[in-house]
Amino acid sequence: MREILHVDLDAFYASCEELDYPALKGKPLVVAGRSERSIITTANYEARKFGIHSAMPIFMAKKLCDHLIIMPMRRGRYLQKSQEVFEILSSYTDIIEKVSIDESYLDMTGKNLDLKYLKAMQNNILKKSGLNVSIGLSFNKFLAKLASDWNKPRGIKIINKEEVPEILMDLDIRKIHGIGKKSEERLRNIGINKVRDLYLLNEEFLTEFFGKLGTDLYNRIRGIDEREVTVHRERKSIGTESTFTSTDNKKIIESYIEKFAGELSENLYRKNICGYTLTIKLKDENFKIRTRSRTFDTVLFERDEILKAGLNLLREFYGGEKIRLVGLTMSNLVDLYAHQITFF
Ligand code: TTP
Ligand code: MG
Repeated sequence: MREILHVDLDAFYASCEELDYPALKGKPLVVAGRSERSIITTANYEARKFGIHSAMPIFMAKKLCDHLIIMPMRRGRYLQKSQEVFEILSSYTDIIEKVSIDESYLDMTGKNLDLKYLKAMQNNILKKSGLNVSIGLSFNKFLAKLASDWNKPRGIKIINKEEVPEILMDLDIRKIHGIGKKSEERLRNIGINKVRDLYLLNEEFLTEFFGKLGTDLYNRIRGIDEREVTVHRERKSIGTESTFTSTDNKKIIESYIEKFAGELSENLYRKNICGYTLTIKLKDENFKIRTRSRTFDTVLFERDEILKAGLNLLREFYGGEKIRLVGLTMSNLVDLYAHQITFF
């Protein structure tokens, strides 16, 4: 039997703010963009008691809680913490898959994990990163994810084979990963509210209703999910560089940055990604390489934004010496499409 863990950080962005500003602990807090019209990325558990949640507009949340603390988003910081937690998790196994900024699957098959082990793991992550996670353990990905969500925050839940399908019976269909808002509404319209109701529907019906996902759902609520934990080598960075005859002509060096900004932007668009960190690289006449990076709070992908950031880095960094290579690289890459859905 496989042992799959799903680890998900609790109120992630909000917890990072509490970590960096301890005075905020225990107070209702949300993280959002800077304008009044912006929406909430996440709320801490105190704010959730007021009914405040992700994707709610700020003005609405303020109506629910007049002393709500609103913190501006600091994506660079969250990415840093995300990476930190991922590294701690990587010390437990090499078979680890990062599925979003705050969740990972780990395949720990053969380790005979128990509650005590998971508690120690949770404490270790807290001690090392200052952040709380919830951990779900089961024999497949679907159930592990369900388990990590079972009793958040600081939740630990194990779902054994014998418990399926009984344990799922009373679960609301909203809790089923894969059933989106629209499907949820359509299901409720035909009187399907709980997993117990879903069991009554046969595979053909579900396929007609959901398309290809129907079969997956039919199987998953019955404890069947063969998806592997895939260790995907994420592309870490994307960029270009050029070697040329040594020069200290600022105009020429700047023209390379300009050219690279255009190429980089085009490349990012084509691959549907964007990035938070821009790095400039210079090699001098003695072949000495120096780099300087900056991580931004919002993603870069437009040519002009990259150009401006690149020229700024150059200005701060370049001392007028003769240069034979310039490079420009974007890292901390994220999916552009997912990003737009969430933030724009
Ligand atoms: P989630 O894991 O969905 O939420 P969470 O970690 O804040 O809270 P929970 O304890 O329930 O796990 O998302 C992780 C982070 O992703 C979240 O802290 C902020 C960000 N996010 C958005 O930016 N927009 C969104 O709509 C959602 C749902 C999350
Ligand atoms: Mg989370």
